[in-house]
Amino acid sequence: MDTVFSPDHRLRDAKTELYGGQLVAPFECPRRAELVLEAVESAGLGAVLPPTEHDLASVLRVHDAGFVSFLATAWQDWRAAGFAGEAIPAVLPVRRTRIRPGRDVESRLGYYAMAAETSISAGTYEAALVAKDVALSATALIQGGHDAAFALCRPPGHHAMRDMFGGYCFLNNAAIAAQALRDGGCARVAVLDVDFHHGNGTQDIFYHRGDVLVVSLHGDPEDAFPHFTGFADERGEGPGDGFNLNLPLPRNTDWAAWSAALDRGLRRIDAFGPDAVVVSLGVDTYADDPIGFFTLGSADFRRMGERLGKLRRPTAFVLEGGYAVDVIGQNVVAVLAGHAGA
Ligand code: Q9C
Ligand code: ZN
Repeated sequence: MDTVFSPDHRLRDAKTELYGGQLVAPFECPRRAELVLEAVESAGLGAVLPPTEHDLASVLRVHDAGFVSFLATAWQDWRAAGFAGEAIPAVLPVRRTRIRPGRDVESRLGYYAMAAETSISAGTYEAALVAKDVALSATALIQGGHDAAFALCRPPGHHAMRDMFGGYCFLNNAAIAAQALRDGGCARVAVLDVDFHHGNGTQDIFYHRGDVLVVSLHGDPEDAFPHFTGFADERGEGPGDGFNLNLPLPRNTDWAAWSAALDRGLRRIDAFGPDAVVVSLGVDTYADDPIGFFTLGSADFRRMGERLGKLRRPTAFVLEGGYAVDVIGQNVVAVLAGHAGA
């Protein structure tokens, strides 16, 4: 399996994340991608290719134009306003307030945010643009006939909604890839999100559509980020009714329970009969992940890949979360090697 990678992911190197009432060093850091690359190379998984540049058209197929314009200048606007730290929203349009983007950068920051832990820093937008190029270039490989490809991208994307950033995500790489597959001639595309967290952004983007099936396994939102979505009764709306499947799981979920839910998701995908699959690949389901609460072991990731391989559908893997940095490389590569060997 070939990997698409760009060193420009390093442009996203925030210094602050709002966590437990403190500003801490972000869990989502450049070292993550470097270690995944090392593991890909030492496993001899396949070629490592640079991305090709794609314009904004593919982004605007799934994201709001005002949101993208906001992201493009947010850092410059924030600096021009005279602030010393990174851009973190402090005021949000909550219950009984008018929900509209104002003129001021603090207004637009709150309007376009779905959470406040994620700062916008110098280079964030540029890195997010490269991440979408990596995702689209991996997508092009499967469109060109490869069984599978790996988009080794960061920042991640699955929490990015049509017009909101948060959860370490800015542009929804997996959703952009899924839409590109649709636009490239696939009649049906499935997104399978195995990151520990609910893929709320992907759900939001495709919620009213029946041509893109979204399946997400994740920590029960009663106990886990993003807290307000990811419940089992969110099944899609209108033409999308029945095309969103949430599989929330409790604390300490192990491989036996997790893989039973995976099998449910895979049966749904099989019944849907997609022409291609996009896997939002987060490995924050690992037992020692600092922000997840599942108990998957390193050996389970290979089993995961093998089961995904049994779908026998062209598959683009898009990197999402995973914060046990020391083992992120081996865990990600285990999934990919399992898929290739299935
Ligand atoms: N108590 C991804 O994995 N905050 N994003 C967690 C835990 C945000 C995770 C706080 C987690 C976002 C792509
Ligand atoms: Zn996650």
